[in-house]
Amino acid sequence: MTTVALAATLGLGLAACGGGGGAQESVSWRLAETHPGDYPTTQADKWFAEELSKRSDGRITVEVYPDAQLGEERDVLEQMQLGSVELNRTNANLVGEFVPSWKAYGIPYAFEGEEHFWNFLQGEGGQAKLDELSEMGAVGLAYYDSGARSLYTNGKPIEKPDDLAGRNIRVQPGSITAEVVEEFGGSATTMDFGEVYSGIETGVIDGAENNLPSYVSTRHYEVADNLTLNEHQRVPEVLMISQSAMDQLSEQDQQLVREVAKESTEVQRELWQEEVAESRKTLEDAGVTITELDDKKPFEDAVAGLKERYAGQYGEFMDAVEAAKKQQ
Ligand code: GTR
Repeated sequence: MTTVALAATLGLGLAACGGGGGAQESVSWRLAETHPGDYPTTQADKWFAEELSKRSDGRITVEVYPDAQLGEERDVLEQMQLGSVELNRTNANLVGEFVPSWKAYGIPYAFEGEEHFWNFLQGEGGQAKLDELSEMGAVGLAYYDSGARSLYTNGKPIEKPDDLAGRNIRVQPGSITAEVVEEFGGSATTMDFGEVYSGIETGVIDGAENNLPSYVSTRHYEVADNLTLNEHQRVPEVLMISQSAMDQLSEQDQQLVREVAKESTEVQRELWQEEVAESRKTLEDAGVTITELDDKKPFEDAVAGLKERYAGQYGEFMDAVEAAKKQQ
């Protein structure tokens, strides 16, 4: 059997042959990250890169490009499919445009809290979602924490869904969050992450929604200084690699990449907890109005119909979410 025929029999891509002579000796990849260098996801990306280089004796080199240097998240997802970026850390909401079933992560109030969320991500449900990334030619390696997403606006603070009437909220491309905002009673504008600050400043939008560390690192609180902790979504961050890049490695090295990525989750989660606490302090010191809700029910009720519709469409996802509740 020729090498090519053998590779085909084993289900390996031709790239894995490294020109017909087995896996490539060494690879040098790029990892796209939208956040700045000190953000928890970026620090975990860097840990992953360093550890991978160490454990592969320098055969696998990954350079991390923070601050959206390789483009906004949506563009990077496209570049991955074209093969010009190998690794990408992105938010699950963005993936929905490329793998429609990932829109399920945007279902509001799907998870009861942090523990339920991580039970899901680290269980069969979370793995099944990672496997779906093959539809866009990628391999899902690991999840990172992103806490809960909440609304922030300038002008009048949002205390109840009705307060969103006439307010225009920025949402991520590819997500179902526009519908969430509309069910709350507001209007929604899809916009890249890097455009949000000036969008608020110039009055194109009245606010956005995100977790505390992103609200702080982007300094959006300077232009939208009311935060309402309504926590409508928990949407994970995901580290992924293109299948064509993965195919360049031997089976053993592929295993190493997966292992190191999984370990980087623990690194990120610890940094995340610290960052959330620090962000809260920064916001308090800056005098941001933080509206804590004793009862999130008015927000939950406003999206109950939408949640039911999407739960019907993504039944398997919701069954796995339900099962993860019982394991708590
Ligand atoms: C953040 C996420 C980013 C980006 C951003 C956004 O929470 O970490 O990757 O997706 O939200 O709202 O665009």
